[in-house]
This record gives sequence, structure tokens and C-alpha cells, in this order.
Amino acid sequence: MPANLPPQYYVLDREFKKERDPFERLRLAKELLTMMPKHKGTDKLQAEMKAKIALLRKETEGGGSKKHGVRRVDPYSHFDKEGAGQIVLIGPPNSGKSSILDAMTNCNPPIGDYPYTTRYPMAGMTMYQSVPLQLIDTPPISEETFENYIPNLIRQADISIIVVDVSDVDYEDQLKVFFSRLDEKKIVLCHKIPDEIEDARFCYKKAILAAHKYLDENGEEGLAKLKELYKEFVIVPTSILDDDAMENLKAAIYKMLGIMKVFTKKVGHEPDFNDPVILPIGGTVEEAAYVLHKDFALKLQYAKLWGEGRFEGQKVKNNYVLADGDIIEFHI
Ligand SMILES: Nc1nc2c(ncn2[C@@H]2O[C@H](COP(=O)(O)OP(=O)(O)OP(=O)(O)O)[C@@H](O)[C@H]2O)c(=O)[nH]1
Ligand SMILES: [Mg+2]
Repeated sequence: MPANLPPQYYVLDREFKKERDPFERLRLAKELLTMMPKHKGTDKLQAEMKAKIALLRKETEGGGSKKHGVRRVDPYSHFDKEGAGQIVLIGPPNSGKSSILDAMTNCNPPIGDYPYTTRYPMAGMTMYQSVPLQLIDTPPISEETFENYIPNLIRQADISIIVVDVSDVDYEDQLKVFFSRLDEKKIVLCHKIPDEIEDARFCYKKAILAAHKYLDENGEEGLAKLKELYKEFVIVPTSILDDDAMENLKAAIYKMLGIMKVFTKKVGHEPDFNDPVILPIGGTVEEAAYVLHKDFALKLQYAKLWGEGRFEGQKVKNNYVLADGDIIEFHI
């Protein structure tokens, strides 16, 4: 029986065979499997691809071994996800990436008034309205340097923050180089992932532009120019001298993640505002219970809900759609 593979499959397959980076190979292999029509004629091909995926999973999770000819994975090319979202700070040299990590987390990354200060990536946690977010600082991307693990960090993260120094008169050229270097690695940063991706070789990732140092000399003009040049992006003016601006950046990240938080309370107790349940927007009472414990969701009878301006302990059904900041009391 013929496999009847779509033409796109062959394009992507060539890419897969050329690619050496195990994380990218894993992504492409999964893409190829999805593209395969599922019928008798592709049974063997499907099984082979599933085996390749299993091997690549092992390799990228650190289970590979040289004995079997598996390549060692760069230790900087992966950070285990923590919190409600993983956000990678990227951009041209000296733009303020490490300063943002320093301002938002307990990390103390090296910061210098000269380019190429950061040599290695570093991860730290920050909080936005009781929601933990993981930030990763990276070495700069320029004509001269682009560490080979950075594309992996971008592909794995939920969101990229492109940090650009809008007070630097050369930032326009630096950004052009930055985007062309990503293009070489087939990474497209955008505000929203398109519904249909024409060329499956490209990896689309959500990004926010941080117009950093906007309070400095030339910063205002630089910010206005950035808004003109990159209309399609969410642009947040930031400065380590402006706490509100840094909070706005967190708010933009939270919004782009498409998540919400709900607080839980035990019967007869005050709500726990420190450890919210994180759900995708549109999540239900039952899904919130499931996050707490699978069995809990199965036994759930109903819940009581407190929501700003809506409910004061009203009984709701399991399929009730929750809103950000709701307080929920489960009854089993
Ligand atoms: N005025 C002003 N200076 C800043 C701000 N943020 C960072 N800086 C300064 O800009 C310089 C570069 O900051 P870094 O955080 O090291 O920049 P980076 O992007 O991590 O630099 P590389 O690691 O070399 O790519 C340092 O002198 C910082 O003190 C800001 O908001 N305002
Ligand atoms: Mg740095």
C-alpha cells in the first residue's frame, strides 16, 4: 500500500536528516509523525518514527550515552521548567538582559557597562500576583556571537523577552542582526502563533519586546521609533529605575501565557492566597480539582465560589468556567 505522504513531508524530512541538534531533531520528528497520514501504508514508517522519537527523548533528557553513539547534550541547552511559565531573556549585547534578571529575581548575574558580560545562561524565579514565573538570562546575540544552545532555550521557553536598549542610537541595526541570526536557525518570534504554519521547518515562538532604558537620554525617541518599526509586537517600556514598568512587563508576560490563577480554601478556613492553582484561561472547577489531585476531581460533588463582584460563596457545578482570581471551596 503506498504511503501517500504530502510534499511538505519530504521537505521536512530533508531538514530532519540534516539537523544535528537533538532538541530540534525531536521537534522535527514529532512534526513528521503528525504529518504522516494514518493508514496501513504508513504503519512501518510510523513505528520507525516513534522509535526515533523515543531515542531522541532519552537523549535530550540526559539519558543518552556515548557508548551507543549518542551525542552529549550541551548542559546549558535545557533548564527544567519551574513555576507557571518559562521566559527567556534574549537580545543584543549590553541591552540590560542581566539587569532585568537581577531586578526581578534573587539571582546576582554579572552586569557590566560593556558588551558580552554574560557568558553563561542563568535561571531565577520571580512572582507576579502570587504566580511564580521562571526567567532565564542568556549571553548576547550579535554578528560576532550566538551561542549554539540559545536556539534550544528559545524553543523550549513559553515566551521570549527581546530586550532592546532604546536609548542606544544603534539599536535598529542591532535588532536587524538579531532577527536575521534567529532566521538562520529557523526561529520566528511573533506576538501570536499563526493558526497555520506554511513552512514546518520554522519554529514560531511568542515574544514581547522590552523597550529597555526608556527613561535614559534618547530613550523616548527610541521607544517611539520602535513602536513604528515593530507594530506587530507587544512593546513594554522598561527600566530598572521604574518599578511600575517592571511590573508592567510581568503583567504582559502573564497575559501572553494565557493562564489564570484561582485560590483554594478549605471549609471553615481562610483562602490560601500564597499558592494558587494555575489553569489555562477557560479552565473549569473540575480542572482546578484535578490539578490538586486526580482522585479529588473524581470525587468532587460541587464547589462554592467567591469571585469579585460575582459570587459570595455560591454553589457551582463541576463544569463551571472559572475566572482569574476566583476563590474556590471544593466539596467531595
Ligand atoms: N540607565 C540604565 N542603565 C541600565 C538599565 N538596565 C541596565 N543598565 C546598565 O546597562 C549596562 C548593561 O547591563 P547588562 O544587564 O549587563 O546588559 P546585558 O544585556 O546583560 O549585557 P550582555 O550580557 O553583555 O549582553 C550596565 O551598565 C547596566 O547597569 C536601565 O534600565 N537604565
Ligand atoms: Mg548579560
